[in-house]
Amino acid sequence: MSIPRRVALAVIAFCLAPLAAAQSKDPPRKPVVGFSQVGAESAWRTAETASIKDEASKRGVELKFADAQGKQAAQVRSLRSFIAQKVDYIILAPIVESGWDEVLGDAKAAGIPVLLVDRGVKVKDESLFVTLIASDFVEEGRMAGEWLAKQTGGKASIVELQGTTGAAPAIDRRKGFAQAIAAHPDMRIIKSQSGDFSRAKGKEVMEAFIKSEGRKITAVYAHNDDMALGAIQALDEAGMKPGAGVTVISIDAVKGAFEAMVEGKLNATVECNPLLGPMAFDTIEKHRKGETIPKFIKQTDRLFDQSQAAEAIKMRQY
Ligand code: GYE
Repeated sequence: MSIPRRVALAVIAFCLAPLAAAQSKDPPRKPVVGFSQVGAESAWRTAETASIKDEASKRGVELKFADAQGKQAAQVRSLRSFIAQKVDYIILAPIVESGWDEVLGDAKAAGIPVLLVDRGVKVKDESLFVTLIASDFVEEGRMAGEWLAKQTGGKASIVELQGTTGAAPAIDRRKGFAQAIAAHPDMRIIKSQSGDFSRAKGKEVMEAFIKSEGRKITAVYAHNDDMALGAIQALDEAGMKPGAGVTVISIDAVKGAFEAMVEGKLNATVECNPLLGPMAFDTIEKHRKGETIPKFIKQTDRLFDQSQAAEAIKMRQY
């Protein structure tokens, strides 16, 4: 008895069905991500760049990297180029807080979600970015100020080395520190200027502070370690004993800061985590799955002083 042709075809189709289904269940395509970075002004930033690049390659994500060399105009250009290339996501480490409405609006119109890493922006419409993955810089500044108040018994003539003008960490670290010392009438900031988050500029500005204020200076507050290390060099050259005659505190907790603490030249540093790659790509994955993402993914920081430096330096990753 022969099987009718129609039945035979149905049986074959039934047997091949799982195969076809398996083929249609290809893993979803990996996203293409554009990353617009500020530059390479500090050890912190180099560590952040490495973290994002490493994590992308670990996950097989294609990363288009653009270094703006400290220029907002170059960052805007790179965002426009990412939009033109139709990337799936943009990661932006914005150099300053303002001036992003238009280009982020263009990214939104093109349907490209933007994640901010390490620094925030001030925009009219918060829906222009998915989230900000960063530390709380006001809190970091406050921690530095409170530590200095304790260390000096509430008496200090401070010079402040600010970060890049208009950058979120420069604005907020200044604010937090000022809040902390406000309770201490004998703590005063006698000079404050931007050292652009770089060691060379930190040294240059510190030399000018030393020239105008000389031995009146009893403490240095630097918005990052690189500037503090530059200031330490300037103090050394002026014979002003950083770490002893002059108390030096900064933010980031990069390896160079720990070395300077072990040497006794830097007194303390507040940690700021630059290893944001894993969190950034986890967030992209969640976003692709349609999960709700909080608007601020806060990194928690702590302070290290000389008493912890020798032990902690062994574990530092950056
Ligand atoms: O503290 C500094 C850098 O945006 C948090 O930028 C970052 C800051 C960091 O150049 O070293």
